[in-house]
Amino acid sequence: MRFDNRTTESWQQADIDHYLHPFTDYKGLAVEKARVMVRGQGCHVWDSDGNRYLDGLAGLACVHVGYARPELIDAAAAQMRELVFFNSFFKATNKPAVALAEKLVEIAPRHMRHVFYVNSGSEANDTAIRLVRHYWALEGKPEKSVVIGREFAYHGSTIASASLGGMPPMHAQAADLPGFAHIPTPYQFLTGRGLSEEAYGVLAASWLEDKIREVGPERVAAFFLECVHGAGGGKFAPRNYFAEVQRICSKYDVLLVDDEVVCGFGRTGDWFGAHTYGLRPDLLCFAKGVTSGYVPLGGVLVGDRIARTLIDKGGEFYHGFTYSGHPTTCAVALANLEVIEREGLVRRVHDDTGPYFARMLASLADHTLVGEVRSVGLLAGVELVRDRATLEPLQPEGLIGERFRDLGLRHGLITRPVGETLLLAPPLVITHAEIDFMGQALRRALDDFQGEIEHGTVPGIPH
Ligand code: PXG
Repeated sequence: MRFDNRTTESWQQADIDHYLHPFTDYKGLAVEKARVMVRGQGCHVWDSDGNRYLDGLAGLACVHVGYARPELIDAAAAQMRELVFFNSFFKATNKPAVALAEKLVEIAPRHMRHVFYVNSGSEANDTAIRLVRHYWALEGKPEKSVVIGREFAYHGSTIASASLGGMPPMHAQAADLPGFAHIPTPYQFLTGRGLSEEAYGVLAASWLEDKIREVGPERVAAFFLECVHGAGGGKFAPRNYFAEVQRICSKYDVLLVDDEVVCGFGRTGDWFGAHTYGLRPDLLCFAKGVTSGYVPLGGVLVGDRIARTLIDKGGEFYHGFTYSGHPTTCAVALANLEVIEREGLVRRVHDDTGPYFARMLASLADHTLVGEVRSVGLLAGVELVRDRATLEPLQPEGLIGERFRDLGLRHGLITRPVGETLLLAPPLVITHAEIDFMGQALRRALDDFQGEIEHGTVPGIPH
């Protein structure tokens, strides 16, 4: 292989010298050094020292069909030979972009029949923000421009998508544009103890109504939500929350935007979280699983209400990217969706691996450090606590969960701690045996963690 002529240390040094990683503390990385990942096959990845890991995070919740699938690789090569790229700007189109649009419309909620292509989830959310404001301007209500998001939401890293998201440290780094408002997210484990799920769902939805009334319904353009928070730490809303927020959006004529960058393409056991939770969004943002991460592609599915206005009123939408509708990425997406369909992965997650995964998680719930497990399909959040009997949090909050990542790796499993919540989102092709392995690795890592906490030997944490 082209990259085989250097030692791990040499790659790590060059990495520190020249590569600024995303979401990384550079000073810390220079000391700890990055693991050099070299290969993937199925649900496993290997580092440059030959260690094999089961990927409990599917890359970054994107490698739905697993690594090294020839169908996707061949589709990319074939399209590159035929027509690697052409733009869609000046009255030109291309076959893969059109065929993918047809396919997406086939699997999308029924009232969504148009798609706008971008390259990432961040761009999908930026595009959705521009679309809702453009829609209201075309409808003669340009003052309807405020967009409401939720605390803990992650919608991306561009200035607009970060301003929409609910991550205060991101806002603090010059990503806090005017025109956005935020409401708390349902997080019953912390803020709804003692309430029934139903009552908490109604309460959490009322926060949206309060905010719309505070801002003024005549100024609110849209409400954005993820069905399940991904990067915000596997947080789930009560089932009735979705019907309630839908009702509130209709009542005040506020558009509903569903960010399915993590939930889309089978992750929840249906094609989209909108199906699982009975949502009828005006716009649906996607990325990640549409190509299983083989090449970057995202987009926005546009519901009939917005599409009709865009098309009937006309006028140029001054928005787009060089690679919107890139023939090669669209060809890979089509091959990916073909694999998902041929192997019945959505149904398999719904009927088989999702429930099996939930049982594996439930088997961990007796562990002292596990405060709660929750999941849908192959997406889970596991709350780590000091003691499940009292639900006392781990100390110091926000720091200690990181240690769990290393303990998982020691047992051959990639996990993603978000504060003290573990996020798990394995490839959709995961087998029962691999889920069993995950369960064993998680229990071993939890036991190690408990030992370190009891003995005050958690690295980097003073006792
Ligand atoms: N929306 C959601 C719901 C996401 O999870 C994005 C938008 C942005 O997508 P792009 O393709 O622009 O990255 C995401 C991305 C994490 C993590 O720490 C998760 C994401 C991105 C970075 C880190 O788990 N998800």
